[in-house]
Amino acid sequence: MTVLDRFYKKDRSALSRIISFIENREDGYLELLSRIYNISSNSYKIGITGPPGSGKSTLVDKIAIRYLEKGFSVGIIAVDPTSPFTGGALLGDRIRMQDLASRGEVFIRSMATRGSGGGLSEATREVAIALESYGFDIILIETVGVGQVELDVAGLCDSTVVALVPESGDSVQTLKAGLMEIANIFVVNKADREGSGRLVSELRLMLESRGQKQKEGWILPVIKTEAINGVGIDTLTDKIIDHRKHVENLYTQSGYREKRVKSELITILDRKIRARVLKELLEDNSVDSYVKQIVNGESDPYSITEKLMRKITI
Ligand SMILES: Nc1nc2c(ncn2[C@@H]2O[C@H](COP(=O)(O)OP(=O)(O)OP(=O)(O)O)[C@@H](O)[C@H]2O)c(=O)[nH]1
Ligand SMILES: [Mg+2]
Repeated sequence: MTVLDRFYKKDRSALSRIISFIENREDGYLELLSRIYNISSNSYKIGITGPPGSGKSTLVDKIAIRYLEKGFSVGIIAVDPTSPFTGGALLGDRIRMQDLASRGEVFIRSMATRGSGGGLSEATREVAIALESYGFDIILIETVGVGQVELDVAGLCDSTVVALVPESGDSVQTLKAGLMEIANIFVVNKADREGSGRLVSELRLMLESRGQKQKEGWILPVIKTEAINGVGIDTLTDKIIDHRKHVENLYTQSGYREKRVKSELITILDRKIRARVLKELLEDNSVDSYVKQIVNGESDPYSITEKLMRKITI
């Protein structure tokens, strides 16, 4: 039996093998991706993002357990460059999770050691494709921060939860617009800390003042949680389920699926074209001589760019 056969028979080690194969860009990985890509997968992808230490891993664990208890299988991708996935997980939860894992319902993959920037979100997208194809009901993806990776990952998720903490209260005004745009649900975690009520009000006020309270007919909720003690997790999970219904409704509208697929296709194409063109243009280390010309005042980045652009044949 090939690895792919075993993968389709829900063999864990085959899944791990396939993910490594994709992550390491082994020969034939694109062909593999196109074979396992499944447009009609029923997986639901939930992104959990927010500043470092806001409790994302703890939230992911608790949400995963809720779904597992409801009988769903759960795949978890932790895109966490700073700390291994064990981050804030309660030992008890982790043991419980291991217990569930041994029954084959949960799978955790940390992307901690992967590259950065575009490479990381690309790898995340591809690993998500493997988990979808394998057939997980729910895929939870944890990302940290507010950079391009988070925006990209949010683009591939069906629901995005943005977790903030009272300590970040004074930064509400400066919240990156991008973070506001990707959120479908706001969580104010560490509700046991002072200032959480104020943060909730500030967030609500800001959403109203920016006219962003509602998006595609969905009212952006702000939910208080105390992830570490499991408080508010039921409300959060229910909200995610509500949002899923909302999204599924959108999918029935004509053109919605096409819009998502178009954006996915363009993202993939964009990466590939950029990588290929850059490789071709800079292949002969000519970049160093251009840099010298600029440094010596003989040229400038714009003239060099123009010159290089003329080399592109397509
Ligand atoms: N007081 C309090 N602490 C919490 C709560 N939720 C999580 N924590 C703690 O906050 C710390 C960070 O939690 P994590 O779940 O690792 O946070 P994270 O956002 O995944 O962190 P990074 O992945 O490192 O960005 C841990 O020590 C948790 O135990 C909460 O509701 N209240
Ligand atoms: Mg974490």
